[in-house]
Amino acid sequence: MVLGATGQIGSELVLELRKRFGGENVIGVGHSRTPSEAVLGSGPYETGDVLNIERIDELCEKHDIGTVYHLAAVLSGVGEKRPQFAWDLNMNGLINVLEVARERDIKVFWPSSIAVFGNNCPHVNTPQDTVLQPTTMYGVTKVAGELLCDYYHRKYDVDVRSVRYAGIISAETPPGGGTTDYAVAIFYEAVRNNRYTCFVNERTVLPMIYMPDCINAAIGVMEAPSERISTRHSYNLNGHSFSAAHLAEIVRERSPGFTIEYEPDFRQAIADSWPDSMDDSRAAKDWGWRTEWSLERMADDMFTKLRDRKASGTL
Ligand code: AKB
Repeated sequence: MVLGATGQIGSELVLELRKRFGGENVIGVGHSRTPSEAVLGSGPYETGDVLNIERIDELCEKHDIGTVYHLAAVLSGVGEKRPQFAWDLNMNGLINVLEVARERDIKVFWPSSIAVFGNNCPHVNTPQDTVLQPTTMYGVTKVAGELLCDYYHRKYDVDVRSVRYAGIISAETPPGGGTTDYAVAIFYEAVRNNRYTCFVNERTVLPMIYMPDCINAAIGVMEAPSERISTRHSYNLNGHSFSAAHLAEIVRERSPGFTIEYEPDFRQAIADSWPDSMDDSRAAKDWGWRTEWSLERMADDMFTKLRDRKASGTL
């Protein structure tokens, strides 16, 4: 079961899981947004709110669920505008899922994020284990969430696994209100208008990964034998690190005449508080994580997909 099946990761994860395990065996669950035709047409879809534990429990009973990918969350930008809502959805949603998992012996994937880090830890090749003092409510919920996952594993033996995602770049469903969204929006706007106004400055460096790598990591950590999982907090997962200016160059090479302006807003401080790059060697050693998409290959693929969508009128 994928909770958050209409979101950026969920809408693509559902399809990949259905490819691997069969359409009927993967239940998409969404709350307010309308699911894509691909999600609706390829297997079961249910509506449900992670804040409603009875509904989540009922869906697990109805579909005899063995594994939950819990992706429903408020991201960093929206979280700063609505911190109490971010706490409520991110924390109570997670504890509801862990409670149902404890009762029903369900395996859980829950994504953490680079947002767990703050200003006072190394920003280059940030270690797996270091000071976690985030400055955003989103980061606070991710640190508390990691601790909660580890607690449910120790106390109740819930098989919960997690990775700390970098910014995720993808061409199907836009992210909803994060700080790394500029690295997605730049491609959309290049294809739409050949220009972009970026909300962080050109020197901003953050780690990013492409959606196929993001999905492989989620399924990879979940498929690994239990004895290979050496942390129940969350694994660092780097991908590629580059500045906003470098990304603009990569875009311009594929979209001649592309122009960019920089108008940093409140998300600049969030980006500055996050790592430039993370040491993800533990994920590599424990369960074979590695990125398969270079920045160049990813950019080519983004342009192909978004230009196709533009030609077919869906962009
Ligand atoms: C965000 O920018 O809030 C997310 C994240 C890095 O977790 N993409």
